[in-house]
Amino acid sequence: MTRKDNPMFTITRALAAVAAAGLLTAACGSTPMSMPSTPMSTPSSSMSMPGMAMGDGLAAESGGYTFAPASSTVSGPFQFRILGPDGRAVTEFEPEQTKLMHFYLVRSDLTGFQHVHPTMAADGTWTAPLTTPAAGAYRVYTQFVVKGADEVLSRPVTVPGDATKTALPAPSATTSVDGFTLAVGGKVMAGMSHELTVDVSKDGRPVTDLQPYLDTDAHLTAFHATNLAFAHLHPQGKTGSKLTFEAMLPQAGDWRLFIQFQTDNVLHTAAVTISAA
Ligand SMILES: [Cu+2]
Repeated sequence: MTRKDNPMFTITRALAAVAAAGLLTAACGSTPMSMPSTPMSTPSSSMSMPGMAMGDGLAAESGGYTFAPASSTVSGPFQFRILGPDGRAVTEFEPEQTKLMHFYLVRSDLTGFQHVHPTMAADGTWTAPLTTPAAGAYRVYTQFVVKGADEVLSRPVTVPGDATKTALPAPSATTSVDGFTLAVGGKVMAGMSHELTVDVSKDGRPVTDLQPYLDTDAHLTAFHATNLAFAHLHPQGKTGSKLTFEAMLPQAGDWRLFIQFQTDNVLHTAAVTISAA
């Protein structure tokens, strides 16, 4: 069953929207950024459905599963295990977007984004092929499906050394990478499902020959500027050069959106700042 024809998905999403709206109301006016960092992780995990991640990805433990890294520092390949409710390493995972495990790393200033696919040893130890990042504070995220439940678990990690912070670029409707221009359209409101479009062009001409990447037209992930909350935007389809996504961002504020797409067997990663009301 896909999430689209799953009636529970709609209900769960509606409940989450109500919950988020309540939190927004509570935080309204004064300090919208100071809301609890993991408002929906507990209810979302107990109601998890295939293909959805309703929480903000900031918990290291959810639905009985625990993200257990071998180290809290990063220097090249990064090893971790996912522990099950019995405390033992999980070895049975279900593929999502063609992979058994999706792994992300992002710096606290939203630079240094890496999205890799770890490999698992027989004992359940995963190795993520990270490129050694610049010094600083980071967060690592695991995204996987076990027994039909989609989980996103994360932890802070550090890369030792002197760190220099980069200022977050202002929100924009366009960005570019490798000679491609991407126009991002649509208004996003926290806690609600909104349509976001990405129109890809090159030298003023629409790009209509994107190759599939992870079984889809493009892969979009977003990280909250203040607390690094995580969101994966689900693809909805493509018309010509315009891709449509379902944006369901759990919190208001600025988000750094990473757009990955493939042409001529080369993967491109564009980034743009968007604002969720
Ligand atoms: Cu992935």
